Amino acid sequence: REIAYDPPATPTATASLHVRAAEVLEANWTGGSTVPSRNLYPHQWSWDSAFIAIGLRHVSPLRAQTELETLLAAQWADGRVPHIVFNPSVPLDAYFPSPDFWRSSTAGHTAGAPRTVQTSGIVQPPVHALAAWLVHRADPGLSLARGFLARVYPRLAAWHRYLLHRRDLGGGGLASVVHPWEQGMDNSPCWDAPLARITPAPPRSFRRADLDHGAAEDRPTDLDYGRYVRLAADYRDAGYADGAAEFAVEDPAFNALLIASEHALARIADELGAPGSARRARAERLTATLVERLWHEESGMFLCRDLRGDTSATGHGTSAAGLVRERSVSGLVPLLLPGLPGDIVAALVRTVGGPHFSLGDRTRLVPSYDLLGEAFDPHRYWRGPAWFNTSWLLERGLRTHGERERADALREAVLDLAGTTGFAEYADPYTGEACGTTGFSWTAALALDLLH
Ligand code: 9YW
Repeated sequence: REIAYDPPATPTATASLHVRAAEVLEANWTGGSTVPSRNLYPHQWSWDSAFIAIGLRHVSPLRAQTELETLLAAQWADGRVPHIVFNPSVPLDAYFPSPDFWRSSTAGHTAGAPRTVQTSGIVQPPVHALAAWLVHRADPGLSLARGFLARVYPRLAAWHRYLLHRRDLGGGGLASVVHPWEQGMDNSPCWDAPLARITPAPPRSFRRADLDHGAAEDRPTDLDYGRYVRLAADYRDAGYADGAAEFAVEDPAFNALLIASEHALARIADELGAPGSARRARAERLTATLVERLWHEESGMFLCRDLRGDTSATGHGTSAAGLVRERSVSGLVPLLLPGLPGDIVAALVRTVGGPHFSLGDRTRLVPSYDLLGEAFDPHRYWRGPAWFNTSWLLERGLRTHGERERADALREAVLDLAGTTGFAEYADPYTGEACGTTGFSWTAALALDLLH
């Protein structure tokens, strides 16, 4: 029999999910930042840290601020924020490519790589200003007391400047990625055509560490890896100078996240007493440019533009216009943008629920790639499985545009599957079966965010 001063008998399901998610973040915290996964990814990753901070703010606003500040402390003088900040106490062979491959402090000297930390030389999607704004909002008092926004603002502004100037390789106003790892969806079928032109590095010239911890059939192939290594080595050997890249792609998610972050930077500027109106106007202009350059009416979604594509070829992969005819979840992420024209919002919502992604019908989380695509594989990394960060982005997008029922269903699915898979890295889009590693930080962080 219960007595009046007993604590509640059993914690509710949501309370326990909160506790479990916070435990994952605690276990992956290293003192200044959070690793994506203890065994598979033992360093700090750029866009992971942004997603992690978004969730961590509900547990510890101080740790969330520190997460972003640790990353930004490794920024290069040219403004780039590196995709990995290496932990010097982790053995070199724990992850490939390791610091001795990137050689940031020597090869990156001209581009202004920091001397005190070792980093990679490529970047990842700019989710950071968005994260910084959300982290600030979680505890404005603490943020003000620590001067958080005032310290991160100039770094975030320099980061966006780098992307919008040095990385405008197409000359049309959007930022390009020069390596598939930069966009974050490593082996997406969108890269098959632009990567096919790259001569792979010889298989014996490097040793993959990912296969020690992940199932080979879930990971990118050796041939893909050979090409990743070649591109990264060429970039390094050119001193990480931008412009001559053999691989240059304008990607919808990368640019949409830049625009969302530019909106956030406008708010940060307002908060600091430096009006954000010019940034807001720029974000609106960039939204129009994104539509102009990457929207594909017939597909009902955004596509990647391959800047090095053979514009006379019309074979599978790259169209004459340079748009890559592959449907990836990347092309749905611009739904996040508040200033998107209504007809495009409506078309994207139709596409998400239509046969290629089938959300709410055959899938509960958004698959990373076209269910009907030739390259679809429900278990292989970014070639079909559902990832929690992209579902979180889509949930935000649906909610932004008033699609409440669809957003609620997606939120439920993220919370349910994050819990049942043990915070998996990704999941089979049909069955929800866990794939990759478990105890994955951004899965825990974004579930936490949706609980609030
Ligand atoms: C790798 C850390 C990173 C993510 C990427 C994801 C994967 C690294 O892991 O890349 O070795 O494959 O593709 O988006 O940031 O979680």
